[in-house]
Amino acid sequence: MTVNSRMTKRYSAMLRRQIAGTAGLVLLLAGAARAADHEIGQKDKTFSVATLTVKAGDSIVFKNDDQITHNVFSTAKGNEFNLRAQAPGTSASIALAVEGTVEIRCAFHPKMKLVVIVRK
Ligand SMILES: [Cu+2]
Repeated sequence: MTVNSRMTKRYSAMLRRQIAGTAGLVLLLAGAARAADHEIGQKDKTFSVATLTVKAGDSIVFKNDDQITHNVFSTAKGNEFNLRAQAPGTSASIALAVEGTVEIRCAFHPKMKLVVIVRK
């Protein structure tokens, strides 16, 4: 074996270790991000929970488990959003950035109500 090929071998082993390390870090970050997510279903014109506490910046996924269209929205100051018409079976993600109490409603079904407490 020449010096050159030994060095190439050692270098490629080093490279493999580095790639493995980077992949591990990415998986760890993805896992941490997923742990902060909250999923709220919409079934029989009702949110799957009536109240939810999240940390500011957490993402909330709204999943329409009904056979009808919903339109989830909030007009809470700093936490405004409007998912518009959301077809059955689809999901949409939002994040609430500002601390406080956020009332979430459906534009099509006035009885649908969810209160989210956003903490630091
Ligand atoms: Cu609705």
